[in-house]
Amino acid sequence: MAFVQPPPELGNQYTADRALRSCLARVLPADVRAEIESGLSAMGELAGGKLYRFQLADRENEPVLTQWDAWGNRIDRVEVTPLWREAERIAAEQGLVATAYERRHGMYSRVHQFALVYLFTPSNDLYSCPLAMTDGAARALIAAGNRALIERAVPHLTSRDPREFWTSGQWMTEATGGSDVGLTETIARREGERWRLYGRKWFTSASTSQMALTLARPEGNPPGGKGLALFYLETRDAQGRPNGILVNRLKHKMGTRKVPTAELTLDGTLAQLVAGTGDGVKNIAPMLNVTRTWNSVSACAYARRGLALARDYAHKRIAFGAPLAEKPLHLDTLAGLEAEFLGALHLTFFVAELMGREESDRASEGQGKLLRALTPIVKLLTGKQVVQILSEVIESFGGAGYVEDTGLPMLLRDAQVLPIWEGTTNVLSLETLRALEAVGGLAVLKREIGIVLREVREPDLVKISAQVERAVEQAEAWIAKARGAELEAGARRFAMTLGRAMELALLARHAQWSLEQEKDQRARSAARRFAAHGVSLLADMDAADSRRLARDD
Ligand code: MFK
Repeated sequence: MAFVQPPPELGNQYTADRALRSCLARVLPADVRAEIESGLSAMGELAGGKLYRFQLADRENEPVLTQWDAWGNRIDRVEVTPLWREAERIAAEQGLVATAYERRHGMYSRVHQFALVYLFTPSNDLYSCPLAMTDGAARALIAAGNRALIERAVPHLTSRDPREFWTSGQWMTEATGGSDVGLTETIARREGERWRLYGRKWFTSASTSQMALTLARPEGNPPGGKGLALFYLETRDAQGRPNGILVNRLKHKMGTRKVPTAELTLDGTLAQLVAGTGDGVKNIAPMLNVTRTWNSVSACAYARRGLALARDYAHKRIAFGAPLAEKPLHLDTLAGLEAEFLGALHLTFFVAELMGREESDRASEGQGKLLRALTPIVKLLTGKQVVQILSEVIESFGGAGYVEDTGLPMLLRDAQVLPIWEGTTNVLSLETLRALEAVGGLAVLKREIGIVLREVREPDLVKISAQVERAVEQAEAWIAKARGAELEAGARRFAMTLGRAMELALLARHAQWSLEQEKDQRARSAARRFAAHGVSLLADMDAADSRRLARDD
């Protein structure tokens, strides 16, 4: 009988995840943790069990657009996959959005919510995309203070009843650019108290939502982001007919193939202003900050899923006389990936903590500024880390990682969207510069790193603290002198350096805590390994070299 390789398996994804449990044990008060633990464990069981098996069985299904019925009526019906239908029910019932708004655990509610999101995401075929936008829409409507729209939509967006639950789209991208949103061509025409929108939205994730927030330029407004207004619309009327929306086609994408991303034509779509006739980019920013945080949580979740499978497989796969888990080079490879994952995890949950504080009015002014500065940094850094980790995870399975019906290639393809949507790495690097300017420079970040490192006492961790401080000083010196093209060209290295410094500081603090409270060396090993990878990416680059290398002329 020919050899048959046992496949990798998953268990309860909460109980098996020592890193998440350890992080929550430090961050959450014991009573909060005790209250939420059974829910997290149930989600971990579902994600590693029934839902994971469902996901593998549902692998080849994709959303389908039917534009016409048999009699020639335009219907534009999008059928999502079976797993997505199930994920919608679970998301509502388990309060994947609601948890953040019910605030049963006050300032810890975001940490609770994002722990659920982290467990759910790798098994939901990116149903987390509409959930992220739904959360973002609720936040943006509340931030805008539009009472009528808050009363109309927020109860649906935050409902735990699948029959009442709505998801929201976030329609920003047009053919002119996903990044330079100020070039938006959609126009808004006033019609009495109402507005009608005309234009083409080029990349609308999750086109099946019941509502959307979108940008359009009221006729007569100036060009650029300030001349756009933020609009609320419902995708269908009370009779279920499309609200002047044509679904031109579904996008044929490299990954996220379960997400029904569509090109839409708005042809007289009825919409309402959310917050005045201008400042659309500014008014949608609260939504962006929420979806960027979901992006970071999803990056951690995908990395964790890949590593969980790779670790299990390493015990089962025998090569050259021993399981891979006993091979020094294989171990070394997985260890490096785990350290990067843990850096991402601690930074992401630190941002979740800050967000929860801010939303429950428990954040100091400094913490509010810190959140503004860190949101683009954590998104851009974790987006890069997850792709690197999953590329290695695929390789750690050898040829099996490259074969579709193992379910592994989908992980890497899906993860590749994380550095792209919600702002590419470069766009967010430039946003980091603007955010730092808005919060008065690096001081707020430097101060926080100082607070975090104050808790570190073990000699090897103190050495790591010094490495963090050197990297921040280097970043400070660089930003003090960089100007113009040099500043822009170095923005990514600068933002990544700050992110890595923050990740390592948080790893060192967690290591100290874990040594004392859990008598566990793993976090210390992670800090040491991450430190060995290096923090600062800053280097003097010659602009003439860059031009010669990047251009053909
Ligand atoms: C599972 C994972 C979940 C992910 C869900 C995925 C769903 C996918 C859906 C999408 O991909 S939707 C498309 C997402 N698109 C983007 O993220 C756009 C990327 N481009 C940018 O972020 C550009 O930098 C930007 C559009 C913001 C540039 O436009 P502008 O007009 O040049 O904006 P500007 O001048 O930087 O900012 C305008 C105002 O907004 C400023 O305020 P003031 O007018 O008072 O000066 C900014 O301070 C403010 N602002 C901008 N970004 C902000 C912000 N305020 C707070 N937070 C921010 N992030």
